[in-house]
Amino acid sequence: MARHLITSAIPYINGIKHLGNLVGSQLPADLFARFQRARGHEVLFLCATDEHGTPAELAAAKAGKPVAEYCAEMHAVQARIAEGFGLSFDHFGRSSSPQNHALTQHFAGVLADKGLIKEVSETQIYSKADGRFLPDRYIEGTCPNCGFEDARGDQCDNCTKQLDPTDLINPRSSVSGATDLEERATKHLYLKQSNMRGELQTWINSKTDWPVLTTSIANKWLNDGDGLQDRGITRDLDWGIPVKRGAEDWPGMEGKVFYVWFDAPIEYIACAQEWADAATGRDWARWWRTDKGASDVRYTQFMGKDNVPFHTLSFPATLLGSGEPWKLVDYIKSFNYLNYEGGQFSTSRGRGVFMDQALEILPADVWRWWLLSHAPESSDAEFTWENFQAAVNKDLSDVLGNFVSRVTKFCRSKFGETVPEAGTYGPDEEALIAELTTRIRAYEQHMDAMEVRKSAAELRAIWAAGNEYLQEAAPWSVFKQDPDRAAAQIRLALNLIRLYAVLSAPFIPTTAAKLFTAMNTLDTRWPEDVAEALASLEAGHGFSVPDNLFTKISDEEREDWAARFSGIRT
Ligand code: B3M
Ligand code: ZN
Repeated sequence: MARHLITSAIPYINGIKHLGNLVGSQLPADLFARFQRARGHEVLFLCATDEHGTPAELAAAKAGKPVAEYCAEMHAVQARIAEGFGLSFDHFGRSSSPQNHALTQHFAGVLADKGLIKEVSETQIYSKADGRFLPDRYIEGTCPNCGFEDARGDQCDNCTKQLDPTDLINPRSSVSGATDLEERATKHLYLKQSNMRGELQTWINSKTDWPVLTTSIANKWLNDGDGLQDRGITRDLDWGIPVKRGAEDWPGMEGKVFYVWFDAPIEYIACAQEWADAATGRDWARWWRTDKGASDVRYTQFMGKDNVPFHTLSFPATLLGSGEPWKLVDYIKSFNYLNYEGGQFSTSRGRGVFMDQALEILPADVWRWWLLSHAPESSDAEFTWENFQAAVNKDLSDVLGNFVSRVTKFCRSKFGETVPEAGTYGPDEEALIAELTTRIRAYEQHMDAMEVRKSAAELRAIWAAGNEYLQEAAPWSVFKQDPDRAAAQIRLALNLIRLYAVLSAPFIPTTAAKLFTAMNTLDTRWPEDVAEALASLEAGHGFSVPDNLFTKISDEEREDWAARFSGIRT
């Protein structure tokens, strides 16, 4: 039995995420976690909300709520939606937890002890009207690059150029609109990442099995002229983790907090501590400390490609720099972007489908199936309502749903709601078992390798193989001449339904649960031996005909939804 630590990038707290966010980290991480559990491995699957930084403060201000209250509410909202999508986190934590406060301050302290932190005096924009510094998104103005008038202090949304607040033309406070801004001296802590370049390069070079998408991003940052710059890890903000050196105050750093990208990955560890603190008999160190048993853990991270530099360089710099025996990531699975109907999903413009809306219109499994089978792995992918309608109607209704419905209804009408006893298997059944064996072994390999699209394609082929068998066997005609032969065919087909439930559960867990209930079985064992797995439901075993598993998406619905989600959230 192997031990898998699995983390998904932790979503920002400032609102409900869209489907592109979901398929870029949480959903494929869930697929992998469910698969490894099904294979009998020990899994710790963690995610959390990313609650600090200017996005959190500004969203709270917009909602007219204290930040702590806003974050607590939004955490509950995100947790409920995650549950709705069947995301099987062992713990869904919060980067604002006391555990993360202590651990982040601990890391800053040990990094300072190792000489890896320096204090830098710099000037930043200060607003007298607001009585505060205006970092990142707290300031808006005209982009010096493209002239866009609503560029933010960290980036221009129009031309995507990365900016510093001091670059903006006609800057104004995004809180009060005040324009009487001045530059003031302030002091910040910088992590001396450049000192760790050799160690990081050696570590990245050892990752020969990583996808090129991941290593090329890391190498670009390591080797570019201005790559791996020392990075400011503190901010002049109210909300966040107060800057301390371990448990001690940090002279000169009063009133400052750590930068959100410093504490967010540390939450992966703090989240395990939150999980352990939530019940007795749980040991977080077994998963995270190589001196406490974590050296035999396989650690896999899931994230969108824009998060890769922080996970290949900044966070490892924190862990390696500490000199302490922390578990480092073994494999990073990163994703490209999912686009929406010829453009981008846009949170600010409400373009595209958001997680809460998705669940209002269709069951989670329909979304899970489409998103995973179209995951943006080797390139960006695109959601269109046409493709969505065609793909889910075909795969889920015509192939899987239809198979289950025909088999169970036919059996009920001819043999009753029990597995029929008569007849024996012949060459057709043996050929099917051989084909399924080959396909299931391939499916396992793709799932182990986190090849999401290939896994979905293989699962689809496994469903189709059952349909083809049924079509050719045609028990409804055979029954007239040879009812015993038809009984044997249906016995196999009923067992296939249970097998499909086992294999499909990582993709469509709610449907799989319905199938287990209908087949009246607790046997969820993975099919190590396919012939044996297809003998699980014995003659005389009672079952029931499940309700229609999937309802087809009509053209009318498709048109309605395309119009409803084209922009401006309602
Ligand atoms: N919250 C960015 C994002 O949601 C950021 C990820 C943090 S992972 C430690 O894409
Ligand atoms: Zn611009």
